[in-house]
Amino acid sequence: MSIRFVTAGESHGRSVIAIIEGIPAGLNVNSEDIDVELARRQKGFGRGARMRIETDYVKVLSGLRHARALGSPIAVYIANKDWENWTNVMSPISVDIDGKILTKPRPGHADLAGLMKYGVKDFRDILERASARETAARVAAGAVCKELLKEFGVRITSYTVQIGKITADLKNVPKEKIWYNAEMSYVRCPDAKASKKMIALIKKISAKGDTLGGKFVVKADNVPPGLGSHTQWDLKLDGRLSQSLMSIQAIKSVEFGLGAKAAGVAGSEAHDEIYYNSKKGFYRNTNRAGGIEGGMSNGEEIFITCAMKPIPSLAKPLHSVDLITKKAEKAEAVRSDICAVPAAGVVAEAAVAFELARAFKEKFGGDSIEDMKRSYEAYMERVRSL
Ligand code: EPS
Repeated sequence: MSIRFVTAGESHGRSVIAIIEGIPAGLNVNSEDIDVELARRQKGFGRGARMRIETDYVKVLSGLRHARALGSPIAVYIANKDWENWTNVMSPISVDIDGKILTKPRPGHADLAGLMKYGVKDFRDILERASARETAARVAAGAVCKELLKEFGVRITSYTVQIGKITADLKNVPKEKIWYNAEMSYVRCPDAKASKKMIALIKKISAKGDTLGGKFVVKADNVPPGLGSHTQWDLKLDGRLSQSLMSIQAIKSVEFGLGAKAAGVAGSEAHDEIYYNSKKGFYRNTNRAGGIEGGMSNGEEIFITCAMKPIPSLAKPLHSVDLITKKAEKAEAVRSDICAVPAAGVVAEAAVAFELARAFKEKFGGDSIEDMKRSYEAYMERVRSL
């Protein structure tokens, strides 16, 4: 069986949950390791008041015994502390909410499209599930996948490279300091100067009642060649990673390596020439492909850049129309974040971890982690002997 997961839960409901299937038996999984990832997702300058209410951690409901996977579905529960303040509005049983419904959809949010599609009158029915609160559950699922990948030496990290018009300059940041610097920065940006400017910009935009997007890098080291496949459209690893990443709330583009810039350069500047020596085997001196060729990992670092649009909940709302009166109105102003790019990087790590873990399981099989490792070792031995 492949690896798959689903999430459930509304932003202001009782909880968000994730169920992850296909994790091989015997894998060590500590719930604290999942909690570390949840805490990383909650940080970042630009988050709103909600993050001061929540302290996310998982209650493991099934699938683990003595910190080891059983091979059965792993179900995790993350409480919404804010639920206490929403028990009436979000009650699963019918209660009177004094006719308080949301009728002025926010441009850029799921409000209007969801309302048209599902035939509801109150777009809270849509926004509660469209909310990026759901990404807490994805990060929990991704954290379990990260534990699986760690067994094979795969490491997934991310960092912010742009917020609004401020871009990071990483030319002078040593490669080995990028991750550390990012984790130490309030905006998860490895360039300290740019970090300061980004924070100042978020403050400025917040004072104007506006919001910001940006870009982040997510990468995976030590990925073996041959994950994904060129043989069918839906098996291609870059396609699968893109689906997973584009499905993160507010993500607008996903680029591998050189990405869209490849469209503007000659072939000689777009590809990674192939070399060989007996020590390294086949190797490249560049990684313009971002670690994927022909829909398969090629053994180089997987390097992805994602762009996130500004959050559509503005304190100074945009033009909209009241769904009942049809009169011009300002969109609903609801509490929200100003900039969630730092958190989105952490969510993207989870998305990449899930897709890579799934591709690993497909390539190496194994109901138990020991079987999977044996198959991996045999394959790597063959690849190394080429
Ligand atoms: C979100 C709106 C805000 C964010 C939320 C996503 O929540 P609230 O409406 O309660 O202020 O803080 O993000 C989270 C709760 C989270 O855990 O990331 C939205 O509309 O997407």
